[in-house]
Amino acid sequence: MNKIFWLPAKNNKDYIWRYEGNPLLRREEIEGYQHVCNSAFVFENGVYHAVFRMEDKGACPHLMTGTSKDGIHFKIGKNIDFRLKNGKKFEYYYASDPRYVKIGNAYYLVFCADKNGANPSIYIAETKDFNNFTVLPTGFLPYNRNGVLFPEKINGEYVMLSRPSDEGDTPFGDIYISFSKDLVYWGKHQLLIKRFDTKYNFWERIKIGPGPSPIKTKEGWLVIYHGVNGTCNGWVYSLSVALLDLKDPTKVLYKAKQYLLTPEEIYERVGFVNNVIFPTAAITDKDGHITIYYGSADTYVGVAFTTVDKLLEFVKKHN
Ligand code: BMA
Repeated sequence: MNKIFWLPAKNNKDYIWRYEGNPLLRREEIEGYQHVCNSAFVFENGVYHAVFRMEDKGACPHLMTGTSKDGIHFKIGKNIDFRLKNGKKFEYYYASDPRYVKIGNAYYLVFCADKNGANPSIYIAETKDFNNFTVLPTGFLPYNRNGVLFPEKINGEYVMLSRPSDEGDTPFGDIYISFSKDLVYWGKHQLLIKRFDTKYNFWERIKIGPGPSPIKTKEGWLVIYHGVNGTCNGWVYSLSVALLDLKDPTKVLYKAKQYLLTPEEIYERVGFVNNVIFPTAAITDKDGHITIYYGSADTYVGVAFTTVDKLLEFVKKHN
């Protein structure tokens, strides 16, 4: 099957709609692991390749491969043995929240890893076969999570979105943009999207962070991102969109004032961390279909569908 897994809406008015078979991977199905959530997905030659964020019963997040023919049923592979360019093992304390991106003919996995329990940073690993991963030297200072690469160079440079953080669960956060000529040395860092900028968009009052790799459209780069609200019962992670200028992605053209998807289903509201929708992958096709994979309550993987046209309409209407 070379078509992506995507289903049409039952109600034409919807901007986004969930897969009725959610959640895809239930922790009960995976022996020895308690959670599988924020994960990376790509679709290449009729096969879905995934990198799952798994948590073992020591509650330590690490990354495992997986494959699927239909984008729904995944065979879990192995714990990734990340290597450095010199062949030595890439040592880390935990690794989490991976995102896949294809740039030219190369595949990269961008993920957060922590070397000693207090230094989360962004790492980039290259893979040719979705099994062996070579980690590049990180060009980011510690205290940053949620690195997301654009799927092509812009004006001759790689472009990264990220969310500078602290060493723990981070009660703040905005989206920054950075540039690099070689994926190692990063610079020209600047604030791109500020949380709670209108004092009206409470849904993203505490922090925001980039989700999947931005999607190229005729009207600009669609950025699907997560935003966090604070409540008496803790934080609530929702999803929404912004649109960046195609040639100059430091320009934000539109940003939605309201969320597009918020925890409503039981598998989003109840889990290891309640009320979390954490988007990490968007699979697209030439017809403008979009299938979003998201971590759900830090416990499951959920899927939602939309289209390029729907997201453009939403972001403009709610700007
Ligand atoms: C964020 C990240 C995510 C997680 C979310 C909700 O800060 O660490 O991995 O899904 O918190 O717990």
